[in-house]
Amino acid sequence: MAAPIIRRALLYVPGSSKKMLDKSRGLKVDTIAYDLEDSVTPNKKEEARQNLRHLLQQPRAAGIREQAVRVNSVESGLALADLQEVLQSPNLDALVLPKCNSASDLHFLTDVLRQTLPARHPSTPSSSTTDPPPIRLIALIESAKAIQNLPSICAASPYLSGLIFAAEDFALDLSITRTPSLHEFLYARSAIATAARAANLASTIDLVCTAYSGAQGLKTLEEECLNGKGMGFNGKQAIHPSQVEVCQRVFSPGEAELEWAVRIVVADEKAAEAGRGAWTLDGKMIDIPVVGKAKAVVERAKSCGIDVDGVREKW
Ligand code: 1VU
Repeated sequence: MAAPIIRRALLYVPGSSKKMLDKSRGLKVDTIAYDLEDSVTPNKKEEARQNLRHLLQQPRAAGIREQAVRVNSVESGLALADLQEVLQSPNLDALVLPKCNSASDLHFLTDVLRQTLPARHPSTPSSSTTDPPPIRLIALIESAKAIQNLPSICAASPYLSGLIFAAEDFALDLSITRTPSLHEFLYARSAIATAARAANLASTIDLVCTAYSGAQGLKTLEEECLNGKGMGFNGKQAIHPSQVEVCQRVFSPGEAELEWAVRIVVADEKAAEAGRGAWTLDGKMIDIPVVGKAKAVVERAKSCGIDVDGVREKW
């Protein structure tokens, strides 16, 4: 069975910066999105494509779980040229599609994948596994139109694996100003987290914290991560290597959360033997959905590489 997809941090690395591309290969991060879009100026697009083609030919770096490329949007007219440079690499795991406004943007990408790499993307679903597996798609939701179209976007491609919320473009679209409270994004973020869950997508990745330097920047980042986790996001975009550790820590089950979950799973095994579906722990009622949540925390911890057996031994 394929390993679950974990994207606690998705770090952008500008494709035009050889220095940052080299640096990225030494990092320990769930997903790197090598960028061809907004961090690359029009006069550097071609150079950036060549840089990424070269980088994706190199052996995989040990610390990176998933290598993605953020291509330019379909509406920009630049996406096809981006795809032609990077698609042939077996080391490309995912594509990030910016400004995904409707299902047709994902239809375009899906068609290109099927025509360019038919063995990796058979047009009729097949039970046999392909090696390398299909390239996964992650869509950036950046506009009011995209929010309105979430159900059809989520159903647009069998390769869609996650949604990302882009706060700055969304604020531009709605003529609103980002505030530290993030209240102005409540509806959009809830809609994205809910739609991704309803479509059973692996990841829902929250807005960028633009403050990246110093203790205050990291404190703001941690608060934003906790806020996003509380809304149903399971990862966050990062723009600087210093942000990765905080994102990956907060979007992993914490020590107390895992102890709580393991205690419930262990106690539930005993309750089930005794024929009790609802029971109490520390003065609180525990029933099927609470046990389900505890089991999900345990599974998530395992996927994050946490030693669950060590915690279980205590109980
Ligand atoms: O230690 P070294 O000198 O070798 O390296 C520097 C720097 O090159 C490196 N670094 C990075 N490496 C890989 N990926 C990165 N994203 C990255 N950022 C920095 O780390 C060392 C320390 O860097 P620094 O603190 O001196 O920072 P800089 O002034 O060099 O760079 C700061 C910015 C913000 C410009 C840089 O981090 C950056 O370009 N980040 C990515 C921005 C980006 O991709 N924006 C678009 C995506 S966000 C979006 O679209 C929202 C939806």
